[in-house]
Amino acid sequence: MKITSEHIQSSNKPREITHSREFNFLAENLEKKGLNVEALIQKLQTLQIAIPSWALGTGGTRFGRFSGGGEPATLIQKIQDIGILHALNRSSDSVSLHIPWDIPQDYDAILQAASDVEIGFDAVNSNTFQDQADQNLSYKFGSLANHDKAIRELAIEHNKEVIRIGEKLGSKALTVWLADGSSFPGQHSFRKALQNTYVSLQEIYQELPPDWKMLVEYKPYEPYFYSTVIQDWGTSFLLANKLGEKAFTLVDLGHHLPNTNIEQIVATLMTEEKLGGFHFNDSKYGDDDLTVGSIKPYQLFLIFNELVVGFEETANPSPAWMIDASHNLKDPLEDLLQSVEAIKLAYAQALIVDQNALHAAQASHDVTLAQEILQDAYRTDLRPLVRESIRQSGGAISPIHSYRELKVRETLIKERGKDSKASGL
Ligand code: PSV
Ligand code: MN
Ligand code: MN
Repeated sequence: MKITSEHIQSSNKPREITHSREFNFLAENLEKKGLNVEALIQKLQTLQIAIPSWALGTGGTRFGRFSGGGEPATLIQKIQDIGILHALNRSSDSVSLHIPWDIPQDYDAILQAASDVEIGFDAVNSNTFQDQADQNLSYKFGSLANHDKAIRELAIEHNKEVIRIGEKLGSKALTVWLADGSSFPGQHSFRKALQNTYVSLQEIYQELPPDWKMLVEYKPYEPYFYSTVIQDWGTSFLLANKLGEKAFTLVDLGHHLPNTNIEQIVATLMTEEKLGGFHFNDSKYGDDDLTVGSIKPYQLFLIFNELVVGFEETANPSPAWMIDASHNLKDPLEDLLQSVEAIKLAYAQALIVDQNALHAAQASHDVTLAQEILQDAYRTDLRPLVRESIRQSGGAISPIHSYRELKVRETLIKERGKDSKASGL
């Protein structure tokens, strides 16, 4: 199924009058506050969020998986699904591939399928947390950190291979998430594991093309439950600093112990010009991979507030924006549309924060006013602004409603069948 501009226009039609009334009312209020609505719209249009190739099918837990129908069974079908999202929201113009889950076979066909739906290739992700079918050495006790040199070399070679694959597709970054760790005290030496990881990453780093970045993702626990080698932003930052100017820290919102102040981590990393990218999701307990903004939308806004300030005040390069979510109950495409909308909304809220007034309140230690300034922005209903930015880009005023009205899932089920399953976790 392909969504055309005629589809979008016809599904926008019945919403146009209400939307323009809501948007005009909001725009007038924002202009009265001294904000430039045109400029806000342009910034929102520029924000594009990569979709992970592993999030297009129904996820699951170790207790079960309840697949929906019409899932993309091939990489080309996954790209086509992202094309559907992008046609609806004009905000998801790239795919982030996980290798070998989505190893390309016919490069020409894949590049063609992507350009047909105006999709590019974002960061490529390596996978040394699972053994592959033809692998004679095992990652059971670690990969880049493993005590055994031959196993480390296998994992290094895999990462180099992922870079070569990404180069053929036009990717510009390698994301390394290392599961390596231990489940019991004494299982391995913390110091040796970290040193092995650093040396392994160095070898991979040397293989990076000049215009590439290496994004080092951290996570406190899981799949191992006593220690993880790259457990937190500090360890990732330390490695990125030692590796060199092409290495950065990647923040996955779900990879923190409860109540961690993620916005402060973002501010610190930006100050050091080492914030490389995001994996957006939301969570209540652990790495829950829920829809972005579904549990802690205020935190998401505070993160974007630090980003907006950081863009102005630091030389941190523009980070890679990606979703890393899993959809156990909802239609994955609907869930992704909700996530992208939540990200854009948080960005919009952050863009209208009166930073001058906030600085003044901070300087005069007016704690109440500082809080009021942030909450005023957060509590302004900016949905009409986000909708208008998408509409002006040629997308749907309400992507979720258009998705349903255009019967996308029903059509995909007809085309691919009820039992079609996506690869991934
Ligand atoms: C690990 O929990 C993670 O967040 C990493 O980004 C992986 O590559 C991804 O999930 C996919 O399972
Ligand atoms: Mn992640
Ligand atoms: Mn995760």
